[in-house]
Amino acid sequence: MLQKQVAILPVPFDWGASRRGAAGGPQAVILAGLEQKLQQLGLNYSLHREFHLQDPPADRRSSKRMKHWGRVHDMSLAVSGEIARLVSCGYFPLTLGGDHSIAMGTIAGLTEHKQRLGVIWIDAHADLNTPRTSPSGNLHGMSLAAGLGHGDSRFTRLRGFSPKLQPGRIVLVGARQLDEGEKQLIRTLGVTCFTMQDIDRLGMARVMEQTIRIASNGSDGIHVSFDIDCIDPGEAPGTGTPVRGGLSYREAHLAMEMLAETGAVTSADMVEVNPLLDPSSGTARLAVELIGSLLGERIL
Ligand code: 6HN
Ligand code: MN
Ligand code: MN
Ligand code: MN
Repeated sequence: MLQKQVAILPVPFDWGASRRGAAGGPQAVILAGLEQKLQQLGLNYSLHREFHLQDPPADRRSSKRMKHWGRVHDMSLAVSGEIARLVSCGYFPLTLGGDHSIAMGTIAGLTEHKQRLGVIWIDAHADLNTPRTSPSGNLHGMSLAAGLGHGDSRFTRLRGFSPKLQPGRIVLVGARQLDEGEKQLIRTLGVTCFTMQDIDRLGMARVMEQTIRIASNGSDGIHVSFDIDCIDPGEAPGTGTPVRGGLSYREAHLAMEMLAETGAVTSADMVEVNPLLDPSSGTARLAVELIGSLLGERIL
């Protein structure tokens, strides 16, 4: 069971994506019962309600290859500062997105204290684009690349250092929609990528055993960045970039349960829950259940 106190950091931000709505993700996940779940598990936690993002209406810093980069930059700085502070106080930061660009902030804050951080990126996508390779210009598709030192220096050098991550400790799980530049970067950097095909062939249990071994090798913590679009859209429709052929309910839970058993996970993001796209809020409830499994909920 998790010893540390969980600090829930809601980041209601969606300027990194082309569809609005993920900014409502934190509130949807909280309303779906996140606090009750943590209480049930007997965990100590605090909810950072006071964390606000300023959203200046006149921020026009944007370009075709990096849409709304001004807003994403300011959010990343604010989030990274808060995450760095939480880590130095010994918390387990649980960041609720928001679109996946918020991970630029979490990674920058975490790696200020953990220089050998393992990252498990559970996602239909790789988020390994750069402004050069991105087909959309959306920064949520560039967050992992930025952590690895690839992309615009305003993002790769957040908090003044780059690269923040080592490719040998990064594992992607659930990928099924990769852009050409991302495929190249995976190969040239030697990042491990377990695609949906690998999961079909090996099974989730073997994939997660290998994932955990790679991400924890010589690392000083494991960060789980969970993009809800990793799950099949039939199960999790409330997300902005759904892709067919995703993880089943049980595959996703097994991954979280196995991660919990390691006791090595030190932080997590839950991102891309978009309540506008799922009025039934089943997607937010699923996010709560998955967080429960990651934090140690057991069937028996
Ligand atoms: N996400 N690869 C596509 C892009 O626009 O770069 C999709 C990115 C999706 C990002 O889901 O976090
Ligand atoms: Mn700025
Ligand atoms: Mn993502
Ligand atoms: Mn995704």
